[in-house]
Amino acid sequence: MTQDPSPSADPPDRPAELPRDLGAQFGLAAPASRVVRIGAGHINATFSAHYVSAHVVHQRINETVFRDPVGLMDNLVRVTDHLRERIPETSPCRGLELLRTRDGAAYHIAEDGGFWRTFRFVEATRATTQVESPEHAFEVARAFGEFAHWLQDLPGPALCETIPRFHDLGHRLEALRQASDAAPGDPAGAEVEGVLVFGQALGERLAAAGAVALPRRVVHNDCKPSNVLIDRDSARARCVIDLDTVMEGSLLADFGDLLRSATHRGAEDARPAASLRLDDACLEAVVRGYRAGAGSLLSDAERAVLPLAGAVITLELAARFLTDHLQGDVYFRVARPGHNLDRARAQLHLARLLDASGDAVRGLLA
Ligand code: GN1
Ligand code: MG
Repeated sequence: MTQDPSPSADPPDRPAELPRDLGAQFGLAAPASRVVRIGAGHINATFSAHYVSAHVVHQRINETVFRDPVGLMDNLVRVTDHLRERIPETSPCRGLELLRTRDGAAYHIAEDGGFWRTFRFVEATRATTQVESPEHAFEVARAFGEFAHWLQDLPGPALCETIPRFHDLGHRLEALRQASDAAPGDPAGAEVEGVLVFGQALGERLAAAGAVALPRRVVHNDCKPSNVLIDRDSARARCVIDLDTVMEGSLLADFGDLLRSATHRGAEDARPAASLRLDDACLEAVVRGYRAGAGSLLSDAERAVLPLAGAVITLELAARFLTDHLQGDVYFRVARPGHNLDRARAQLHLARLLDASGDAVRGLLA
């Protein structure tokens, strides 16, 4: 749901256009004008559409990835309602507004079975896949820190686990091992070995640092710059988006993803991987921004483990991209052959850089 239109490949399981009556289902006077495919996401299909009464974002959920879209939408309703009711109007965590269908539902299932939801478009904002400055990195991190802070007292039962074992490093490494065994002779052998060896070592260090005992919290689970809409005038964070993976987990995932995605200016699929370099000012801004947003939330136990978070979450994503490469690019949308392998190489390199910056992160957290 990023705001800048970007071209994307259009695999057969993702629609090239909207169902004809979609707007009407959400009570919007038809027809839509200026329907544009938007967003830099790898999973769902996202469109901006103008109606007479509103400018909205329609999104079709990828059900190959999200197997329980009803559970996912229940989470989304609970989280957005809670945030809109409970927190200050200025907070970037209350900006996302889910529209209801004429029947009061949060989603519409189209004739072809497509599972659609609709948000109000957040005007005068932008989002980019890379951070543009330390100030931008600070705002992105602050928004996600606040997000964790405001969701601490979400009432009711545990949220539905929209993707089981989503940030379970051991599980991701095992999946890579199996994918590699099932694809003997694939030229990505060196990358597989690199990810498995580093992953194993990180897993042991995580355990030694006490990761198992970290508090379970409601976390975002996809904390990257493209998921925070920035106000075009003030340059402040206006809206946290992409709540599909919000569920119980550890702050390690959110903080780690921020370090992964907002501490450098390079692309997630940078070629060559070695061209990626951390930007010290952005790294400092991420830690300070997250602390500013999370407030008193961070416990001592979390502070002890968070210096490992960047390397762990980045290495985990390297394993996921590599697994998808070995399995024939069935999960992440790709723009070219070998795209997931390029992504995996970039993330492996970045994981090593982030590991080397662990002490700097520890110092900034102290
Ligand atoms: C995917 O689809 P998107 O871009 O919001 C992925 C995240 C990864 C991210 C890497 C459900 O998110 O876990 O960190 O790509 N989402 C899912 O850019 O797997
Ligand atoms: Mg996402």
